[in-house]
Amino acid sequence: MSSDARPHVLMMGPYPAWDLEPLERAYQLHKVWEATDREAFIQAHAQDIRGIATRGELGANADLIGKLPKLEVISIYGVGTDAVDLAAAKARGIRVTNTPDVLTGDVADIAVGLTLAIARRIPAADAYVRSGAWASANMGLVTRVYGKKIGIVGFGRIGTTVAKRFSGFDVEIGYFDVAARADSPHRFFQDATELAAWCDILVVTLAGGPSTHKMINAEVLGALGPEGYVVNVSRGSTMDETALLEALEGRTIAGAGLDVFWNEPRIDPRFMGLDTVVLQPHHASGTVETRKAMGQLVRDNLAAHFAGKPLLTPVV
Ligand code: 8YV
Repeated sequence: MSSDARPHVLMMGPYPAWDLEPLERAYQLHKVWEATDREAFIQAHAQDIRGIATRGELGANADLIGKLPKLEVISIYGVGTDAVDLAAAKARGIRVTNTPDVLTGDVADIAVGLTLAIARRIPAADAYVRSGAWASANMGLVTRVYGKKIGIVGFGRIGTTVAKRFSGFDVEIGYFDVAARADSPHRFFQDATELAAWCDILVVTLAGGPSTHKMINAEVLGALGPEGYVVNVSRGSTMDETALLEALEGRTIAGAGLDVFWNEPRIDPRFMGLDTVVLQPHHASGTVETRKAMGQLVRDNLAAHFAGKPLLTPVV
């Protein structure tokens, strides 16, 4: 028998070196993404694995959870829990943690950044200068952001922070969520389509999962209209992507700023042909500062679990 007392932890995808090194010291890590035969790899370590370190988009599904009889804890490097089968975990008493709060500010920043990038056409303007086109003619005019109506779909931690960020832009803010927030001065809409019809820029900050699946559909995009922009920093699953591509190609909306997609990272190639989109590689939380805080929280949660202490950020 091995004398190594470090608990066995399955990792679903790479973490930065500054996280990996302390994790290697504390745990016997099994890196599933490095395995040539994933199923054989999982089977070979199934009897040892007590923890999973995953990422928001990689999660842990019921099939995987079912294959790990000794699993006690799943620690998500990300706030989204939609890729983890929470019901399967709960049924076995497996604890789940995520990294809320530490990434809120960065995700809100990118929502504002994508809004400016798409309306003011910042990437297109950069390409215009680099190509030398400016020497022949001035670039076409763009769309103003300040003073516009911003509609936020999903008014939790991230949505309310997006509202706070935009408050410096002299905009009007409206939001849609399951209920109005008594602590918010902003206008509440009971329906996402009504919000889309009212606003100029629709910012989606919903949590992923079945209740928000394809919530931004053809009807919502139709209500947004040909002058309207949509920005998605939530999950690809909240968007009916077929409807979105049709709206963009048919110019029935003005444009989209997108950090998230169906089928990441091999996204629908139709996006590449559009000059009315600004695309990000699911990177809203991708600053050094936030990723360090997320990694620390993953490690602190795992350490708390294996020390028998209360978890820092359990998923309820
Ligand atoms: C990360 C995320 O990009 O928080 C989430 O749910 O999806 C993102 O913050 C991701 O978890 C890092 O891989």
